[in-house]
Amino acid sequence: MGLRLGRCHCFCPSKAVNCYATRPFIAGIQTAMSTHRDTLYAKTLGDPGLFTFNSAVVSVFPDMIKRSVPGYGSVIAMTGLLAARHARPGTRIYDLGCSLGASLLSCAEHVETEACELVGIDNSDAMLNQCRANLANELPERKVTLIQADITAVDYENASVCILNYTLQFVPIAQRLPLLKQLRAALSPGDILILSEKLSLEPEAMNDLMVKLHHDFKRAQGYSDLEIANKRQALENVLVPETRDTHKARLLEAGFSHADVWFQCFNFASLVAVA
Ligand code: GEK
Repeated sequence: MGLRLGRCHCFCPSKAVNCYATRPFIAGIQTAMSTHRDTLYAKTLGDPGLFTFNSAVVSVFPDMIKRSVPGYGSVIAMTGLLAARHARPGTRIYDLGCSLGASLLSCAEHVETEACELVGIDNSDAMLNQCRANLANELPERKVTLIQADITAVDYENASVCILNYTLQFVPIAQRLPLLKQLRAALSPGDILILSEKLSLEPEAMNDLMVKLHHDFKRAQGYSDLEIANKRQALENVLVPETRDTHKARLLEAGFSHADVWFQCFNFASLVAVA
């Protein structure tokens, strides 16, 4: 498969094997990005406001996502493997909501994707500016197309791999099916969509357990109860999770032939859908 263990994908200075993100279950490990530790919600009392992807978030984003999303490092690393298996020469690999470029970098590590155009899309200019700098630093030899746009307003074409790692959850529910239909139309039979999301679970008791376990995970990563509560409030109605069955049914409705979960940790899962 041409797997190369190079630098970690999350822009911390560690090598992949030592990277905090690849060992997400080990509590208390100091991140190499300690100078950019996420303390955004540590002092906010009262109304923390709505969460937005602004420059303050960008400056702590690698630390924030690794300490908030259980399994993030594994999903990003395996995204490159999934992409390499399905990437077809002369086509595009789209990363929707590319943030700082972690999934693009994971794809670029695999020789099978070299004959493809890597395209990253994000509507946050702060995020995309830092992404551009990261990729220029990490992949100076490879052209990557970065587009600042709403992912629901892009014309997708000639794709073999589409990646939605923790991004669809921020798109209004009514726009999710039209977006997935567009992506399916840009793919050919056998191509894939990778969809990673925070899930809500059924029944309610199972959802409560997974939410508690997620909060345990965050506490083990050093977040205080106040930070957890404030972040939860800031994300209310901004990040809207759905069930695994809802995602699977929508993927089939969008025209994918089959879809299922390939990774899950607590209430965070990644699905692969085959066109
Ligand atoms: C990673 N995939 O590191 N159009 C474009 N971009 C959007 C939109 C939209 N409608 N909504 C949100 N975004 C990344 C992590 S983060 C997930 C993805 C998180 C962008 C937003 O600006 C942000 O960069 C990204 O989607 C979501 O694997 O922070 O939980």
